[in-house]
Amino acid sequence: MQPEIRHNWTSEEIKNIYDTPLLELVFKAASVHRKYNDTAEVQVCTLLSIKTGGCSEDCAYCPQAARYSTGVEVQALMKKEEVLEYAQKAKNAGSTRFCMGAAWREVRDNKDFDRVIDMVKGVNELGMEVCCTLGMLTEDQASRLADAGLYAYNHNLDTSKEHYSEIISTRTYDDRLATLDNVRKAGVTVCCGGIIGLGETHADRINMLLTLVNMPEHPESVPINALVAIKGTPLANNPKVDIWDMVRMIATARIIMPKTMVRLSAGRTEMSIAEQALCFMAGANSIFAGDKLLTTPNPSFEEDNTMFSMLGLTPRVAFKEEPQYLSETV
Ligand code: SAM
Ligand code: DTB
Ligand code: SF4
Repeated sequence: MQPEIRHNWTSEEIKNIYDTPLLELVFKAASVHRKYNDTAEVQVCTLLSIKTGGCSEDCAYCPQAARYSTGVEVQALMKKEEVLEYAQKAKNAGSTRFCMGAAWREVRDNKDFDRVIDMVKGVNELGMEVCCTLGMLTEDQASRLADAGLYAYNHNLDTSKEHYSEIISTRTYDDRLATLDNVRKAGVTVCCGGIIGLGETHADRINMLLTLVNMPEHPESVPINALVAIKGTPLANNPKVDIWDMVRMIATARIIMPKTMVRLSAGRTEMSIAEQALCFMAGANSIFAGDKLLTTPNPSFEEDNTMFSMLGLTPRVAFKEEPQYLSETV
């Protein structure tokens, strides 16, 4: 097996990997992971919802869409000082990446965006990798964020192009791809992944991975979320995501995108440490830490510290470039 950085995958090739018997798949993914990355390291990112709820979009999974009654309280854009306090606390607790999320359809060129630009500068000055997820962006807006020191922009495809309209009707897959293009052009790293448990087929998952892997550059970071089923949303009664599906998805992403940070994202509160360990074995090397994701619970820093020492994992330092020799050995 000679995995390489490729951008011409076919869905059949990805399906063959995805359908590999589970332990064989984990073994292959672990081997690729070992070849390209430091397997003892896990990147620790913290999320903060800087503007919560009241969103005009109809994403069927989302607690922040105004049209569903989910009990999420609408909160206007936070003050910069308050955000920097959270970032400092996250840094003190061991986080090296800070991601600010806003329940916006798209960024508008107004005072709120000016404030986000100041937040990006502030978090960057703390020495953390700054990430934002603010909805759709124009090329100019992406450049302004880049100039302020933005390190990464999160914009998920969520699912396959074919399944997208079952989940969201207020924007298209191509809108999503256009924003990702703008982020790339601005020289900001791309964080783009999806959610499993939306009622999609295995083929939809494979097609989403196909879109990600065949981008001109692989996203530097690919979050794999398990649906957090939220009362009041159309997906409230979706069945819990099977851990084996999560492992399959992570392992496949790892094999086809060897150098990408694959993030075990939403859904960890439902997973045991043993299940998370299997995800790390299968190539996950990044998590969200801190007791809240955007609006839903997440394991605490203390719980994750315990897990890290149990599994012999260490947090990855900020702005790390992978040394060349790792790709040349094994
Ligand atoms: N509004 C912006 C957008 O949609 O890009 C940024 C924030 S939005 C909440 C960021 C991502 O969170 C979504 O793309 C989705 O992948 C994820 N997400 C939201 N609700 C979720 C849920 N209930 N379970 C799992 N992931 C979820
Ligand atoms: C991502 O892929 N997952 C994070 C982050 N990127 C922005 C968000 C998960 C949100 C889960 C639901 C919530 O807490 O509101
Ligand atoms: Fe709005 Fe983003 Fe939630 Fe969709 S996922 S409803 S765009 S906050």
